Amino acid sequence: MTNNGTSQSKKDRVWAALDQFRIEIPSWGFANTGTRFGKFVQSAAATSIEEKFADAGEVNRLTGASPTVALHVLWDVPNGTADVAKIRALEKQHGVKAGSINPNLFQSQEYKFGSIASPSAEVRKIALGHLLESVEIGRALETRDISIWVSDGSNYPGTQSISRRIGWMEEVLSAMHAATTEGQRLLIEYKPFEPAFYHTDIADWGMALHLAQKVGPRAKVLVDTGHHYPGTNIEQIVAWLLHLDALGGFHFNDRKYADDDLTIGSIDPYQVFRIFHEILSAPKAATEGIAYMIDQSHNLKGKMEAMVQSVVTAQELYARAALIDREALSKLQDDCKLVEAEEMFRDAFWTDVRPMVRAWREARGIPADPLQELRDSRYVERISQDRGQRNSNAVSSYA
Ligand code: RM4
Ligand code: MN
Ligand code: MN
Repeated sequence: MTNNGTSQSKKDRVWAALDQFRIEIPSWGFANTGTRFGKFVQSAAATSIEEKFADAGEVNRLTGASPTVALHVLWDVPNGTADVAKIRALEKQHGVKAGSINPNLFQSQEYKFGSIASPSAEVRKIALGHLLESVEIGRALETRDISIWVSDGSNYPGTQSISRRIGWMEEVLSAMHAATTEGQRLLIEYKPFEPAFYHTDIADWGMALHLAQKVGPRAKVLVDTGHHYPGTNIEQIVAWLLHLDALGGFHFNDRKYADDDLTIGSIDPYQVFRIFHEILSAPKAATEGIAYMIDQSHNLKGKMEAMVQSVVTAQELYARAALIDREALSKLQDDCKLVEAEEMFRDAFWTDVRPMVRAWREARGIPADPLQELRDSRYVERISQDRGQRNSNAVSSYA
């Protein structure tokens, strides 16, 4: 095959990958956030569900790749199913749909010593009630995933029973699973530390996997890329979860030190590429249900700009991973042609796919340069004006 032929097939691979790649954006990525030290409000930040939907709709208009928005129940659906009609109307108005439903088991005062792993049966009951309500909300909005992250844990050795808390979590999550119906899934997210600093009840993928397998077939594991110790081989975890048919989805973000919630690929794009490679290497049936989601918190960068960057970066890294000729790579691996295999892998990573992605966007009627289009549209200036006054008075919360 000529050079032309090769680049033609590269183009086909990239376009096919982009045609089916979608990534969910989080409502909280548009809201004012901060560190535990200081919070700097942004005049363009969204403070209501209406504004979050407007922003998400704009990101989807610019990228064509983010048709759903993740909702946090406490921040976005505070009245439970009574809010469903309003959200339905916002979906229509802004052309984006509600995506994963995120119960909030970490902000109410009763969860001081845990939620689903609390030693208090009373508190566990409250937590289960919230989870059941989240299942209801998901069903009413016809979304698939209820995505659970719990902050449960303890700060000092001996202060809690690590082992008894396992049983309590099993009980609550089993009861929640029993309430799900066909088409719903329960995603269990793990995180090694923070806010708990001695033990976290669902600290790693082994614990999340156990809970998922224990509670039922609709439960899967959610991998948040920021929730690992430095140096962890995340793509290996992904390969194992795929093998076990237990990979529910991702929360993408990047980090340098802890759960930094930085823009995807901003510190280590090679990590994301390697994850996508494992996914694209797996049988299609095993990967079809994977929920790709962004879970980021943009403290200083503009929320809209950061979200567009995130979607675009995810597309670019997915496209780069799609470049690998996996059949040829397998052959090199089997023959233990180490350098040739590595070079093939590296070559895909180092390919600048941006011109191909641009051409794909043009062909699909999507702005060729979403970030530039955002600037040209002056959307951020408009919302800054509309929201500035309110934001300057805002006592910012996580949401
Ligand atoms: C956690 C975790 C959850 C997210 C919260 C806000 O660290 O990543 O997914 O919902 O933060
Ligand atoms: Mn997360
Ligand atoms: Mn996190």
